Amino acid sequence: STAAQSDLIKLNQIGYKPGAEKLAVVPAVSATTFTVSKTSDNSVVLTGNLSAAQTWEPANESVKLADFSSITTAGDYKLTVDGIEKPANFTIAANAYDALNAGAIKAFYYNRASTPLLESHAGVYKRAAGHADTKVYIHKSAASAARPEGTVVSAPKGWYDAGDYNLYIVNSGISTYSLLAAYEGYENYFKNQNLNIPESADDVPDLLNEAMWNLEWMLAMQDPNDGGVYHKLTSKSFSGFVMPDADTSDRFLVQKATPAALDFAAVMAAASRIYAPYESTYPGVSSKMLKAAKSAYQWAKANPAIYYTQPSDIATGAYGDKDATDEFAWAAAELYITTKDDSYYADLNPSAVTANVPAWGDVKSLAWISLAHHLDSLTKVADKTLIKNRLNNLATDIVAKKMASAYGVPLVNGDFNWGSNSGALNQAIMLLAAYEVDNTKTDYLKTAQSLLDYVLGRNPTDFSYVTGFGVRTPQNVHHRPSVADGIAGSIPGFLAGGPNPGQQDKKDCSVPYASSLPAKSYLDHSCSYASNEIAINWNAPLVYVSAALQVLTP
Ligand code: 9MR
Repeated sequence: STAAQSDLIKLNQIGYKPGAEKLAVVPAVSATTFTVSKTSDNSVVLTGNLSAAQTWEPANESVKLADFSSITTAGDYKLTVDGIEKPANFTIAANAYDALNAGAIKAFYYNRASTPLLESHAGVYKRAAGHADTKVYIHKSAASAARPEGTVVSAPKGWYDAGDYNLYIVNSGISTYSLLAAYEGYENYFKNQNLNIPESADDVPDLLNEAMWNLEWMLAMQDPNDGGVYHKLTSKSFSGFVMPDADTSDRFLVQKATPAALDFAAVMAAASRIYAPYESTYPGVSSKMLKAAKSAYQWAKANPAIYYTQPSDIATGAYGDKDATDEFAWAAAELYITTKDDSYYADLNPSAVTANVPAWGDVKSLAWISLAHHLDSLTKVADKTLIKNRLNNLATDIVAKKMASAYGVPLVNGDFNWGSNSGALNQAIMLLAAYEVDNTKTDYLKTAQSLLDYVLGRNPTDFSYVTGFGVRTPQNVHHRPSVADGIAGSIPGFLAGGPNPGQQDKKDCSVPYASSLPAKSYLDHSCSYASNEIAINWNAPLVYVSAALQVLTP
């Protein structure tokens, strides 16, 4: 129970698979050992040595690590340390991340636009439909001869981006891709999952049904006249904290831009191959997506440097990106993998593409993930050694960061920015892709585990940052439906953005942050859009990493 749980010993509050590396962070008390006992009968199963005390700079804390990986039997346990009043409870289970993974995908369903959520699927979170988006207006920034300002277009469905009700192609790109990439990596896992969403009865895995809700919206964001893609579908300003159906403001399609076209091309190219086996449920969709991908890519080649500039009458999220090099690489990679046309490999020019941790504005490494997933079926031109080396070198650097960290996590001051929790999980995705091309590197898996542990409680705030999943979870995320639904707590399955010393929301919060330290700049209050919002690009890597560790860890 919560009362018995130490808030001083930090560990993964959801639990571990039997074969996982298992670490807890303990304050630097004088004790040199820790004890683990069974919750059921208090029998001691392990007495272990704590590591020497070391300071973790992002939280300015001196801590010791307890390694209890040697416990591999499923069950409920408690970890105690002399000098610390309460034990930390933890669980080891064969299905450690099944519920978390299902919950993290279900969160996308809860964020669907243009549909009512029925009680049979949403339980107490049922709600009326919002934002039909069958009549949205071409904004003057997007006006063309074929579609002048004020032209009415239908672009329904999709997921709300985050705690606001707008939809942005750039962020939809990496988010939808991360879900599809999880599917390509761990297909059988998702084939056996039932999320109780409206499409659960069909022959398509629920994850792909859920992703289709957004893909259909994305398809409507392409101008059929020229292949260009609108940057966003938005109201002029953010709505108040009302339920979706109460926000009836006019909605606009704003400016076509190069990054949007390329993110769209990449996602559609990937989706085209992934949905190809599901023609009977989605007739024609695979070829339609490939055509859409190719025309968006052609548009981007003809318009290689059109960057989004926020119009003066639009105040919602910008997702401005002034560099399309990474989007060009990613789109070329996906088109190459899907079509096996070597000219796209030439466009990709892999020797000029580096590997790093992806984010909405830097997507080149999504190419390395897909290339890793398809390593065995690439055409002869592909330099497999280069692909492996890119992933291996990045993963080696991330492991070194973990080994040097007092918390045992590859996170340093510079990693704490807006959406830092997604940065942690995107590091894990890159480690998992590297592990995929070389499964002798168990350090990659262990380091990915540490990053999931971090998000689920092995962090200085003692929060498991996923709503409804853990002992101490965010209760007041910046998410309009969670605030306006009148139900205590937050809608479950959403990953909060996490610590962000930028604290850009301070001026809008009546409550202060408890700390200005990088890893402690977190405020569980709905005012805190800079540390406690939710977003589709933060949930998607949670889906990926929780599935991967569920599948890969013995
Ligand atoms: O995730 C985005 C972050 O990288 C930016 O620093 C921040 C400010 O521009 O915006 C974040 O994205 C927000 C978007 O603009 C609007 N919907 C909510 C998103 C999450 O906060």
